[in-house]
Amino acid sequence: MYLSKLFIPITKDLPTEAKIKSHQLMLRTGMIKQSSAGIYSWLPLGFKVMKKIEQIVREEQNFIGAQEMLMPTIQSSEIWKESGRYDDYGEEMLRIKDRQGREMLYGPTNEELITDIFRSSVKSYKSLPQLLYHIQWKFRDEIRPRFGVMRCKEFYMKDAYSFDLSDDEAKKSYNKMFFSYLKTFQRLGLKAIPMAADTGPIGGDLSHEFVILAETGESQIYADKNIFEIDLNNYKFNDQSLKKMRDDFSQIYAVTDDKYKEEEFNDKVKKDNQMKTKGIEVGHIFYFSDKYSKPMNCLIDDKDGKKTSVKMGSYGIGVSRLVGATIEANYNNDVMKWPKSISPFDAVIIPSISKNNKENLEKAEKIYKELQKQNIDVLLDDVDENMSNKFKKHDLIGVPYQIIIGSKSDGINLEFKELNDKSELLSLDKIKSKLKN
Ligand code: 5CA
Repeated sequence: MYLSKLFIPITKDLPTEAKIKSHQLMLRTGMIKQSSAGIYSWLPLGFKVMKKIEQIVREEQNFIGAQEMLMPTIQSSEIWKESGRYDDYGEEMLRIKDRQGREMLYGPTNEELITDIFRSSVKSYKSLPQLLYHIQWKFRDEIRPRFGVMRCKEFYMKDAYSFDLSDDEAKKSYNKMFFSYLKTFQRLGLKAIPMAADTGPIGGDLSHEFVILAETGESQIYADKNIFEIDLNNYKFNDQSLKKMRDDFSQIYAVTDDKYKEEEFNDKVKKDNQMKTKGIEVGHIFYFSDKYSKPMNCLIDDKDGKKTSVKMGSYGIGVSRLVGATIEANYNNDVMKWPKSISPFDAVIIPSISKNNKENLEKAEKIYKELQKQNIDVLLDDVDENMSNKFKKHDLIGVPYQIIIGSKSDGINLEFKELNDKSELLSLDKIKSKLKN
């Protein structure tokens, strides 16, 4: 993609309404545009990053055997009345009527809808376990939407649902998701801590929030630094090993505000290891057994032919929130560097150009074509602007690798630079293989 052709409405001014870095940066680099309070359009650059995050989430869900589907955004109120949440959910739920006067709502989550789908088709324990997920827009009429895509009214979420015969079996599904979440965040270049948490309006008695550390986060967290020492590579993808993984995590103190007790924290965690900090919740998983299946009569035949309520859990990842959260985790000293796995481009070519000198641009175009042939997604900065402004701009856009074509490049070697690092002179072949890796 040529930068001059990319729809990327960069603004020089710091947006006054944006209080945190990720929000400022997303507006400045034209990743998003607010359409009304807490509701955003995703412009090409932001959309590209979000789609990359979505794909990693999808791959890690598929890996544990979850099946993708798609439920609608608009739901009927009937099923929510059955579960009893129609009244409980309060003003956060956007309620609407269709032309026949039927009460509908814009889904804030999908426990009821998935239970309704499940009860009408699955009747026997033989079809269990099942793990289903979708990636779909949600709406919550948040009283105070803020921090851009972090807390908005309309947001993009991956929500998965597990169905099992017994509590014991259901815990195995829970552990698989737990593992999948940690792997997902690792691939996104994020250090996420699983924390024992309250269940809020979703319900149940077992729940973990996945939180990444950030000063601007809304969750207060208390944890033992040793939690970062657990290495996922030590566990295999089988029930026994995953149980061990979760046991290992549970041994280490990590809780959010609502579960925090000062005395317990001081007892269990050595002073030097105590982390009291803020974090951003990027995922939340729940086990709530028959909280929905019982009132909604979602019954299955067990091995003895006896009817029993199916045991369920639900598992959410804030896909759109993750775009902002990743920026918060990676922005430093006016430079934003995307993790390679989700960067909007693999590399950017920055030629020094002027009205009288088109030679560098021609050279850049050749390299651009070469890299494209190798399936490297590359941005070419063909804008006629001085190099110092270009560099400032690319520090914000955050593409991790730069190929600079200016005074330092000679006939054979090109200036190659990783953001926040020194540049080096490399042949195009070397650059290609670096980018391919
Ligand atoms: N039904 C459960 C699990 S599927 C559920 O809805 N859980 S949740 O309420 O915790 O949301 C899941 C994730 O969505 C959160 O961890 C967070 O990352 C994201 N999220 C929740 N509310 C918002 C919001 N207002 N704006 C942006 N992201 C949000």
